[in-house]
Amino acid sequence: MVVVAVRTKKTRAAGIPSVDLSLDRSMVSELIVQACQNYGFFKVINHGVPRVTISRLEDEGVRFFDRPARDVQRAEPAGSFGYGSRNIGLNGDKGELEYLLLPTDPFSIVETSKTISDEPRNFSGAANDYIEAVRELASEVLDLAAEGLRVHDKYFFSNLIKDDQNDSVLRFNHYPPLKTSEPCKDEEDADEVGFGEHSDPQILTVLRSNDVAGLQIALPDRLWIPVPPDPSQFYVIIGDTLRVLTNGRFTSVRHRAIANSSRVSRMSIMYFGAPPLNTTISPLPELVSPESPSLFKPFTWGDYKKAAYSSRLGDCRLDHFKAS
Ligand code: GA4
Repeated sequence: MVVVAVRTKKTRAAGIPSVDLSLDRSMVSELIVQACQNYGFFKVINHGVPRVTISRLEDEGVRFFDRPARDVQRAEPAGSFGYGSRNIGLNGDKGELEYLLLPTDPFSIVETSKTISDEPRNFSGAANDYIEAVRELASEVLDLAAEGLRVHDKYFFSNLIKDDQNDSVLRFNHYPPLKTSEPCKDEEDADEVGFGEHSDPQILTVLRSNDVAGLQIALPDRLWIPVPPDPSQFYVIIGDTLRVLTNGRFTSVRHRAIANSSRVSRMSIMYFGAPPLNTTISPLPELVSPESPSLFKPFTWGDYKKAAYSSRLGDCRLDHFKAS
């Protein structure tokens, strides 16, 4: 079958919220709350992550996906981490990409690097510096969100991803150009999937990509907006866990990547901030009231992760955890 990727019919260009972290703190926290409520997604500028920290990891990622197939397949430590191609999760989801999924604790990064690079110290140095920098950025965003929501303990959210036992992961997605020449006759065939529609299960995701487009987010009315790539900035994606902690005040945005129809590869790097497995997730008491009763039953992050891995990518997993 010959296919080309086209934009899906139901898309429209619209402004993606942008938050400048160098502005007045109370204004920034207000903007973050607005963006998390209305979109579950925003761009962060003046983020404070050094350019060299970004470019070193980007270069390592490019080097990794350039390796011969037998070498990239070696990057497969125990468990669900490591290199993958086309298969997403455990239940038959497919996408036109290859990826590398890594734990974020420094010791595991050092160990894993031995199967990822011929110069493992370069890889582990770049990855550990990047993880530390984006965790700081994620923590700052969470503190600002907590301030904007008037949460009593403003460090409550950030402490979850800073905990020594946190379950955060780092992911590289590599979308090679589709090998196509002719346009296809049937437009339905043309919707090749890069990474299918889903919401992220974790607290929040910090994403950056190279200059190649592909990411789209869904608005509440299910119109899809293309996200313009911006290699020097980050995007924040609110995950299901923060949606529950905020009793649904924040939305966990559904997003997807269309297959890469450009001539060059698209590569994105995501940090998924997650709490320790045994953390109980339930709406914060200050966000629950007789007018706003709790929307969710309590569960642990471990329970939710298990539910995620036994579901299909596009499933609405939170439906199983709604209060009756
Ligand atoms: C989506 C967010 C992260 O990329 C991820 C993904 C995970 C995987 O690719 O292994 C999942 C997906 C993600 C959600 C549902 C389950 C699990 C694939 C899948 C079908 C690493 C994650 O934590 O959840």
